[in-house]
Amino acid sequence: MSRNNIASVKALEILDSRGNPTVRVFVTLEDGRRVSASVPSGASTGEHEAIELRDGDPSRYNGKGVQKACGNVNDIIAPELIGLDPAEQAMIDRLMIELDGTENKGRIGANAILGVSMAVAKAAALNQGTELYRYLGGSEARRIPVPCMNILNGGEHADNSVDFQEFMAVPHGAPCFSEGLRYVAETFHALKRILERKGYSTAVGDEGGFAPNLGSNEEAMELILEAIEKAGYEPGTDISIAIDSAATSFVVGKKGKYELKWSGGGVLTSDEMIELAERWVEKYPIVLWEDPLAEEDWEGFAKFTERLGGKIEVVGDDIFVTNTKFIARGIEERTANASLIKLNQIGTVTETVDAVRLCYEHGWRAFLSHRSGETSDTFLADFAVAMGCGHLKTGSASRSERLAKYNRLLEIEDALQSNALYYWK
Ligand code: 2PG
Ligand code: MG
Repeated sequence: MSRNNIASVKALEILDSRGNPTVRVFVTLEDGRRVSASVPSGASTGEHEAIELRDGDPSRYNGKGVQKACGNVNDIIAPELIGLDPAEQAMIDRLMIELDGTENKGRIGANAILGVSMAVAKAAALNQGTELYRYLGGSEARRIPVPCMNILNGGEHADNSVDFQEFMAVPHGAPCFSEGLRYVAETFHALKRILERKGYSTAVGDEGGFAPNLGSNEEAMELILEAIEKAGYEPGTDISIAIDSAATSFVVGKKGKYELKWSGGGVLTSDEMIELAERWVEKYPIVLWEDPLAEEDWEGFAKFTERLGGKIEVVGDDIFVTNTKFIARGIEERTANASLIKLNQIGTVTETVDAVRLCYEHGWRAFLSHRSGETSDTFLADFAVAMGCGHLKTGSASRSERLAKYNRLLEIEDALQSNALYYWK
């Protein structure tokens, strides 16, 4: 078979699900076949994330344009990649890291680099005539992740009175992915009917979950339990709950104080946040808690994990930012027992794979995640199956940029037929 190397690389400024500019990269092979990849963007970002390069020109998109990042793809990266075999993922990613030359990809931009990195992987899969999940994960890639569906939004993802950013329904009791997706989509619809009946808004937040103005954070839990039951499922057996507090977004001062500012719930210390979580874990069927504390509260995180890590999955997002340097420290200090994994926090496919592998080597779980600003790109779905990560979060049962990933997982499960695996742990 003739080798198809990279013939061209080109970036285009497109819009994401919040109407903000982002980067789409096209890679064309020598035989003329072309793939594209689009880069997501976060709102509750960790301080140490790789840099998303924005133009800063207030006359365009309030300074959020990405023409510089696109220019960097076209002018700096593209000339170096032409003629290379796209299967050389690690070499190409390293080349881009070296071209950038900074610790945080701030010169060329992680949005520029990741767009190329993902498009190169897609080009290699196409070249080899194989599906992306198989190209990245090999023939044993057949575990479809449990869809942790974010049905109620708060914090920085919504304009309401709920402090915690995400309340997810986790269908771990389902027999397969498609059934799991049905369980939680039905729960989403049941929740809508409950909210309507109670006179709450059924408008949705950035990730497609409902964003009502509730009396308290705990009311969110009660409503979700009611919705699970109304949909005909048993909480804790069929469907449990996962929470992402995104606590960095309501920390006050430098250390250990948290203001429940959206609900008006007052200021809590790190210890009080842990006590609140302990009460909730006692009372509700919670299986996973992400970012219960802020990114700089390593001590609080370790205490949280000591107290609750035997019962639930404790996930670090802002604190680890998909960076092996921080995950390694977390493993050493027993900060959590899982890491969130977001491709654009670190900026290349290779480094993301490294982060997942580091987790697995130390008995941690890897929780694959979209960003609150997304596109119709479905790379994440294939990547989750390739990594065998067992669970992912990619929003709710509304907003097509979220459903695109769930629908791609349905396709993969269908293609794998009875070879597909589905289990929580
Ligand atoms: C998170 C993410 C995704 P954002 O905090 O986990 O849900 O949000 O993309 O805004 O960082
Ligand atoms: Mg998070």
